Amino acid sequence: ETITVYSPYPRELIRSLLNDFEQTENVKVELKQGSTQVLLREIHQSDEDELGDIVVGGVLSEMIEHPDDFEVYESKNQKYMKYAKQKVPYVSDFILMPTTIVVNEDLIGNIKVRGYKDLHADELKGKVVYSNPLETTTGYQHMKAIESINHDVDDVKDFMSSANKVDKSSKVIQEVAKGKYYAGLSYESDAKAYINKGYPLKMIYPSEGTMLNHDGIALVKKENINPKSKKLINYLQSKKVQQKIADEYKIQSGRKDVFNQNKQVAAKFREIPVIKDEDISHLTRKQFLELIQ
Ligand code: BGP
Repeated sequence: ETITVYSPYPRELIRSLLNDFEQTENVKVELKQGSTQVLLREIHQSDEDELGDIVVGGVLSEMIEHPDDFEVYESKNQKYMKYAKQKVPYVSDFILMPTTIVVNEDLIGNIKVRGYKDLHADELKGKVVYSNPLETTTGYQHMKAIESINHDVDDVKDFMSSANKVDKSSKVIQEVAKGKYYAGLSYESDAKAYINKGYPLKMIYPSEGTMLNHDGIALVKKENINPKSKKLINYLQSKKVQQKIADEYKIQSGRKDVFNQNKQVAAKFREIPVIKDEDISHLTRKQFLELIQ
């Protein structure tokens, strides 16, 4: 018996959670990785017999263009989540993920980078990289963060015309780590994974406002839904798994009753200058993407 999970997360993060589930449930979990929109497109275009089962990760409440590809589902754990009510009925909440700037410390020298504005410095011309907002959660969320500063899409256009676009979020972190670019628009888990590997990187929560991603989980609509797929959603939202995510990966849990045991980590999270909901553009993803073209 096999279930297939689509995920845009770094392998190290998602695979270990799935491995634990495989053991407890005695089921094999196959993993398909890619940028959020690439995976959603694959699901939309798949024939019934090739369809996988669950998407884990990505800001699915906004990234999903075809809600009909997914099953309306509310797990028994949803009530314990920080946002007890699902934003859309086909997405369950998972974890909260800040989008961050990363800089290569060996290259950045004296150039101060605290937020998005600093990336416009003359010395950084051609040295900043970001991932395609049409294909990735990360690129899209950063562009929304930039818009939220002055509520002006021209700021997004200015940024895009002076920075370098790549097709995948994982390339952003790779290329800043290896020194092809001085700075990039990334997200916490990817940045931390590379910092842990020893690359000379620093992670910066944009001072003008940091976008906190509400990462989701969605159940693929198909004729025969494996009951283990629903079990996996409940499992990923369970207190045990969420506590492990908080403690081992120092990620902000999506649950109300899970806190980072490490006081320093918890204090750091409270200091992140998170953009307030009311400052985020209320346009749909489609409208927003049209405006920034
Ligand atoms: C982060 C999201 C994660 C995941 C990751 C990679 O910004 O919070 O949920 O989506 O990006 O996805 P992508 O490659 O689509 O940017």
